[in-house]
Amino acid sequence: MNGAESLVRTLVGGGVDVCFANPGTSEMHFVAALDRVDGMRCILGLFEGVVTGAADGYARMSEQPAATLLHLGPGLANGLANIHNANKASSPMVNIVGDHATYHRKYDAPLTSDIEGLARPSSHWVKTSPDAKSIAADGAAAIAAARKLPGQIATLILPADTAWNEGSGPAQVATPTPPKPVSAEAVAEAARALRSGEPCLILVTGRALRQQGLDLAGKIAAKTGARLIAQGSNARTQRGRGRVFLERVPYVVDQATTVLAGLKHIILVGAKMPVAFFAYPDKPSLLAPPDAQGHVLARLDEDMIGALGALAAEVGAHSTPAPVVNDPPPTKATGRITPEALGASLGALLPENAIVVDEAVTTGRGFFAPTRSAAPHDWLSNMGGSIGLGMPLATGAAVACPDRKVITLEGDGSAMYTLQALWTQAREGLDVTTLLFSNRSYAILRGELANVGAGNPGRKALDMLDLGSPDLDFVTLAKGMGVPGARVTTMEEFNHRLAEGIAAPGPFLVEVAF
Ligand SMILES: Cc1ncc(C[n+]2csc(CCOP(=O)(O)OP(=O)(O)O)c2C)c(N)n1
Repeated sequence: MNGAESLVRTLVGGGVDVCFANPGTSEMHFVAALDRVDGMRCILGLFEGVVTGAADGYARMSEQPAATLLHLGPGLANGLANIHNANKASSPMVNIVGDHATYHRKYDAPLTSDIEGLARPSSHWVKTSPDAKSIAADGAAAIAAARKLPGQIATLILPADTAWNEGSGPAQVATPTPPKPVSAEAVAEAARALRSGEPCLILVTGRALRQQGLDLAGKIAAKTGARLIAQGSNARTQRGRGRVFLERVPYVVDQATTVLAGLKHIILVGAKMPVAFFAYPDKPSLLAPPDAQGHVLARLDEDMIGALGALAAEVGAHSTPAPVVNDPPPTKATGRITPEALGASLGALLPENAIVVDEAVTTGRGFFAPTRSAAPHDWLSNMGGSIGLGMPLATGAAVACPDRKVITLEGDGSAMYTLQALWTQAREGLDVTTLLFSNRSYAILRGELANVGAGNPGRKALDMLDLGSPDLDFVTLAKGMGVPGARVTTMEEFNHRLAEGIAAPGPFLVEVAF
């Protein structure tokens, strides 16, 4: 058995059985090994940003790392933006990056580059496997590193001769360690803050935004009168009717400082003290009042649910009912398409157990409120700020959850980074409805131009934020990649086409022109 097959068998044996791939010559032995090993689902992405973003979506929904297969330094570099996003989301991921054969590197062939150097900034674990006998053990170590809580990026570099020479056979993957319990002092300190009588916020992210964590945090807030808010963006939030609803820290600095004004204590559950996405002249970087004190109840790699349970016991909140949403969903909007109308119809039409992937940027800023009483669903956000994640993330989520409808909320500018994800959705028959908000501009940046004090924009500056001339035709672009779709210009058409997309199995795209 060669090194490549030893590695593939190690991956499958270690529970990594989906590989998003964009291979080249140096990965051919890995590709050939896929045929000889049962149990690995291999999915082609036509750009590495699709591959790595899909691995992120898969990990968020399955809680298992996927493998990616990338072609030397340039393949990795093409995938780095979405590896950065996955890193910020604490998604586990095992990147396998092919390299030249060890003896070929010294000749500086065209594709030679510093792959480790490229990988390091967004990887927790990086290793170039030295020989074919080591590759299986290195693969096992990469899986263990990816699974280290709260979820890490592991990048294993596979020189071509380590793939084709005689390997060791598969290696055993170490069992993951459970999250560490938090200290009694962390719980006691949070309880003291809650009992202080001073304004107190519980700021939540990570696993605490799943049903169990939400219930416990909701009980604590209801019992103590503390406020409860989620971080600005979160990897996966369970929400909708029957669940505790949490506002998020707003993106806009002035709105965020208003929401956080007057607080004296912030209990951090996986979250950091809130910071502005960007610095702006004359605005604060830290969003909480300067005299607000942070209290770490649990870090992301610690047992957040256990910590919330202990805190609920400490403040006597276990028998307090969690304040869950019981309102009916909003009614569908009619007439002109506006962000508000889209939010209402989305809240009305979201199917039970949907996975919502949010890269709607300005159009979607207000979608959180009208979907609070929608049917129960999961909401996935971009945590790294690098756009071009939405459609790949949806692709990976759909692979992880074939029984659930995925709804992608996508800005037109963001869509154009990784539009090829649609082709993978069509090829794999993935159940994804994409709502493509075609406002023909980088609308967010119009506001940012003013916010950073860049002065009155002229023609050249405005052209950098405009997506017209030529107008993008997303229905035709989608059709060219095998995804059916429709363009809508009224809310009645939107409601009809969204329902059509939800009813149809497989991918569908609605271009929302407004
Ligand atoms: C990789 C990357 N490049 C550029 C940006 C800067 N950027 C942030 S939002 C944005 C435009 C988003 O446009 P669109 O998706 O159409 O949403 P809209 O602002 O129109 O609501 C850009 C270019 C970024 N965040 N990430």
